[in-house]
Amino acid sequence: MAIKQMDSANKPISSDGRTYHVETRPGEVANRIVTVGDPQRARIMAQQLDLLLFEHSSHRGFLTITGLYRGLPLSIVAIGMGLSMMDFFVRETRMVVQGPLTIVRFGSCGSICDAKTGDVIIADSAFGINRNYDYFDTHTGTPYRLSSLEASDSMLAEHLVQQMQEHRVGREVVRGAVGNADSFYGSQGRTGDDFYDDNDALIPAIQEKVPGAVALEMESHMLFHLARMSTGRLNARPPSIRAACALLVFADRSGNAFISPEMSTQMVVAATKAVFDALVNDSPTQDGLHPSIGSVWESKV
Ligand code: R1P
Ligand code: URA
Repeated sequence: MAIKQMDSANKPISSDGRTYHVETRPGEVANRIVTVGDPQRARIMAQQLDLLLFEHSSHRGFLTITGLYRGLPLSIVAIGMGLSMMDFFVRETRMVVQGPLTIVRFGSCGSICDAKTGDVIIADSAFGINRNYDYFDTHTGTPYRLSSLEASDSMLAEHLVQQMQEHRVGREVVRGAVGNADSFYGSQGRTGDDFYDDNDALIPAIQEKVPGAVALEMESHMLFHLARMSTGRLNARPPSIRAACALLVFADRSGNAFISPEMSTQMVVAATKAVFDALVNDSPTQDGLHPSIGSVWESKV
């Protein structure tokens, strides 16, 4: 799609109502959203929607698919990887959807507990793991900074646990705190000789500071943080966004094992209905949601 003229530097929305990066506009995105990293995962999941209504790939690599599931509008948004992509997605989606947003991140992770490849992790909370750039000049402080915990929505997380168990996804469903690193390599304690990362002691340091830490990935803390901040002025009103996160263990960090492509696809297929059902059971009504008039689901619900 050709890039259109934006009407503001502060809040760039194009003349046809689309946000600058995600490129959706009102009526294209539902109040219930599953966000994933990998666009291929989004397409596999979309096959289990009851009806496909809308699909758009943005010039910045965001893929939005909207359809109906159990008679209700539901969107799947693939955002790529990392904190900034989550920030773009949450903020630009908030700009175009009226009413409450319920967002489930369905991603992959590396386990730093007993969970093995093929297990499922549900994040009760998440914390940030950020490279401390100053340390690499001055050698003062620590090379990586860990933030405090940000909670997921407990009811939505509970629905995810129940649905993963009911749909028999994975061998185990493990709950705990998830470390949201600002990189896949250095800030997740992956070692090698090409760069100076000073991260040999990072995973033990995480386990000591956050005893409930179970997994590492790259977006959940930003999602939970923005959900809690979705109040306008701090605490001015209840958050308008509720969020939770389910992760498939792709990497077993203590056993140094990685999931097979076949198993990862099988697990995505198996988990899709669990994720959709958790979203729909959590927020079953249409009250106060984005108006259906003018939306891609108008006349379908
Ligand atoms: C790294 O391989 C990516 O996988 C994880 C990380 O958070 C990061 O985005 O999640 P997704 O599989 O959802 O992308
Ligand atoms: N995603 C991550 O961020 N880390 C892993 O180890 C596996 C998936």
